[in-house]
Amino acid sequence: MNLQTFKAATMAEALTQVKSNMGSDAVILHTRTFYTRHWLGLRRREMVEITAGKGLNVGRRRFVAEPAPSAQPTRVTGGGLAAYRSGGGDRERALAPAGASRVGAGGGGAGRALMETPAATSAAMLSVSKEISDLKCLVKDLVTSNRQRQAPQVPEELVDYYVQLITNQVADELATDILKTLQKQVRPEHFSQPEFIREKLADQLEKLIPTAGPIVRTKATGPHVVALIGPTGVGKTTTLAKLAANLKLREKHRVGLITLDTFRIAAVDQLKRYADIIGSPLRVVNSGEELREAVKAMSDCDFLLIDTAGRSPKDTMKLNELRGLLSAVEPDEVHLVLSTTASEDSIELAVSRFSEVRVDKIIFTQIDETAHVGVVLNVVRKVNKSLSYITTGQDVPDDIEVGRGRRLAHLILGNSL
Ligand SMILES: Nc1nc2c(ncn2[C@@H]2O[C@H](COP(=O)(O)OP(=O)(O)O)[C@@H](O)[C@H]2O)c(=O)[nH]1
Ligand SMILES: [Mg+2]
Repeated sequence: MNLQTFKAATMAEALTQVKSNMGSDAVILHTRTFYTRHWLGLRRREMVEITAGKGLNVGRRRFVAEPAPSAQPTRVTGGGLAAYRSGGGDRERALAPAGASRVGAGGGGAGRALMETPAATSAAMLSVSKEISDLKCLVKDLVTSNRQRQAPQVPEELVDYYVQLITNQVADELATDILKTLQKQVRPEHFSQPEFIREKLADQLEKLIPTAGPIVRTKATGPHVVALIGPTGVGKTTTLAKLAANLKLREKHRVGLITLDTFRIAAVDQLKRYADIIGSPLRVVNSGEELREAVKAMSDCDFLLIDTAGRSPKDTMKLNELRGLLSAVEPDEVHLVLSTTASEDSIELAVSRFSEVRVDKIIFTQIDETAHVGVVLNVVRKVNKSLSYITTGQDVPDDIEVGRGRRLAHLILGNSL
């Protein structure tokens, strides 16, 4: 008997490993989800482990009703496979050999056998989410073909590039303009050189994205004060921690943190933990007066980063309050933090409302979670603000990059992160 264990970030990936290493008649004996800790133990990442065997003599088990596992496939990844997320802590699903399921099952009459074991339920979930993913592809094809009908008159060979832009949600007019310009730049012999065409497209896209460069201290004395503002849950505090860690640990600056987000105890705790790890002082303030005092008290720092509570763009009173608070110190830079996963309309609303507070630059978060990087391009162009940073995951301090047009251009053209 040959037994092997496979670990991966998702059940789908682990199953793929089982299949490719052991073949389709391998038998799942045991599945387990567990967490690994990383970045000084602050973050945890869920992993899936499958133990599979080959050459086992497995009999069929009578169907026994079992409580449904609490896990739900929650999203479909780019590759069309389900990311398998559990609700709680470590969970194990051990199987008696008699309850094992065939990895290769999933088509034809295998459905019943699949439902017989908890581990097999995972595989069944996988097949359901595969169907959902297929449906999504179908809908996308329909949408794309509909939009393609209105495609600009471009040679057949360039239509794919137009489709790439619009499926990434680059605005139609912009995509049309880009393709028209491309048409003038390329000769028929270039059609067989996709890399050449992609780089020509990247040239254009890059020029369309205004970028601000990283935060730099311009003054000789006193701290350079930076505030992050934006809607709730977009990643302000996480981004602030990433910025602080990079300024302090990588660039060796003295960095102080201030939070105006005192409404939720958890919010203060979250930043306090980051401050402790980074080794930066944190001040918690409740008023403009206290903010002014905090800035004065930490005037030996090179940078002061101010975190704020999330505000709904519709809450005029709260926005006015925020403007009042910030005006007490007049920060050197105010960055509006926006999530790429939000709809373009809500992003534009946020920009317009937060501009009443003050917006110098824009940070786009959760680039790793969006299928439509083109939104970044549309927004920065439309609102005429420049992009300072993008964030690409939950890991502090690594998942942040200075916004660069070329990088975004490549993401829009389908490069992975
Ligand atoms: N996937 C992903 N998650 C992120 C990113 N930035 C922040 N988050 C997560 O978004 C959630 C909200 O972040 P938080 O910083 O508390 O948002 P805030 O309410 O704006 O301060 C947290 O779970 C973060 O880990 C990112 O770039 N990618
Ligand atoms: Mg926060």
